[in-house]
Amino acid sequence: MSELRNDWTKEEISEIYNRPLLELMYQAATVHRAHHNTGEVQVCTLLSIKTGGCPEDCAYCPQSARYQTGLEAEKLMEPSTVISAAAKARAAGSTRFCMGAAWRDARKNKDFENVLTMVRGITAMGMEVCCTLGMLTDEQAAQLKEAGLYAYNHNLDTSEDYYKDIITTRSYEDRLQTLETVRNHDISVCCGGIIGMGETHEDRISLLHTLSTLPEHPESVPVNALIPVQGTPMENMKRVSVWDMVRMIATARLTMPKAMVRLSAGRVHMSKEEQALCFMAGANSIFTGEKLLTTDNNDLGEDMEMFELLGLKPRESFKDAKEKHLPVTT
Ligand code: SAM
Ligand code: DTB
Ligand code: SF4
Repeated sequence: MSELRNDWTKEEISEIYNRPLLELMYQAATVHRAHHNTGEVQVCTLLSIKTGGCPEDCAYCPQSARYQTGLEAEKLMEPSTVISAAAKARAAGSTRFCMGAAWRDARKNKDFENVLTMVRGITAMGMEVCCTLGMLTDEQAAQLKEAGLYAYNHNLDTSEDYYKDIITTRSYEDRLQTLETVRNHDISVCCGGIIGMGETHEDRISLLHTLSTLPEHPESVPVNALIPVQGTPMENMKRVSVWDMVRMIATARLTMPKAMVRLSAGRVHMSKEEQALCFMAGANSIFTGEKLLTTDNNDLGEDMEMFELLGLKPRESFKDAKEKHLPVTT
C-alpha cells in the first residue's frame, strides 16, 4: 500500500482522489505514519529577495509586471540583509530558508553572484537553503550546488492542459526541463501546484500524475490554495474549500509517500481545526513568518499555539540527507 511507485496511472490516482473523504484521510494518515514521524512538521521561511516587475504573465501572480497590483518592483536585496533575515528565521525555529525572485530565469550577472553569496552564508548557518529563481541553465545549477544549495523550488502549478490558460510566456516543457536540470545536479526538488484557479478535478489529478511519475518523486510537494490578489486576472476566484485541500494533500501523500507535503499558500485563511485536518491527511511542512513572498502569512504566536495544541514539533534540518547518509554541509 505504501511502496514507492513511479508508474501510477491517471485512473488509479483518480480512484484515490475520489475515495470517500474519511477513508481517504485514514489511508493517507496510515501511509504518512509508515514513512514519517507524524509528530514533526518542517518549518520553512520564505523571503522575496527580488520583488515584482516580472516579465512573465502567470495569471495568479501579484509580481507580474502586467497587472496593477500596487506592488512596487524592487531590486535584488543585499546579501547581508538577506543573511540577517535568515538568522532571525532560524532563531524563531525555522530550519529551511527559501529565497524567491520574480525572474523568468536566473540572471547571468552580478545579481546571480549575490544569490550565490546568500546561499553560501545561509548554508553555513546550518539551514537547508532553497531558491526559486525561475528557469536555470546547467551551469547555474552547478554553481548553486557548489555554493551549498540544498533545494530548488519550481512549481508545475497545474495540469499540462490547463497550463496554457494560466501562463502563456513559457511552456510546461520549459518547467520540466528545469526540473530535470536541478535533478541532474543532485539538488533536492521542490515542486507542486496551486488549486482554486478554476481548474477541474481532472486537472488536479493530472498534476499529481505528472509529479508522481517523474523519474524520482520531488522531495517536497507544496500544495498552495490560490490567494486571489486584486489586480490579477484571478482576483475574483472563490476560496477553495478545506475539503479540496485535504483531498489534494492526501492524494499527494498516498502517491508520493516519502515526500514532504507542504501546506503552503492559503494557510492564512484556515482555522487551526482546518489545518489539523490537513496534517491528518499527510501534510508535514509549513511556511511560518510574517509574509510568504508578498502576501501576509499566519501569526507566529498563533502557529506556536497550534504546535502546542496538536503536540507537533519542528523537524530538524538536513534530516533527509542524514537518513540517506549524504554529506551535509553544516
Ligand atoms: N519566478 C519564479 C517562478 O515562477 O518559478 C519563483 C517565484 S514564484 C512567485 C513561486 C510560486 O509561488 C509560483 O510557482 C506559485 O506556485 C506560487 N504563487 C504565486 N502567487 C501565488 C498566489 N497568488 N497564490 C498561491 N500561490 C502563488
Ligand atoms: C510555493 O509553492 N509557495 C510559495 C513558495 N513555493 C515559493 C510561494 C507562495 C506565494 C504566495 C503569494 C505571495 O506571497 O506572493
Ligand atoms: Fe514571475 Fe514567478 Fe510570478 Fe510567474 S510566478 S509572474 S514567473 S514571479
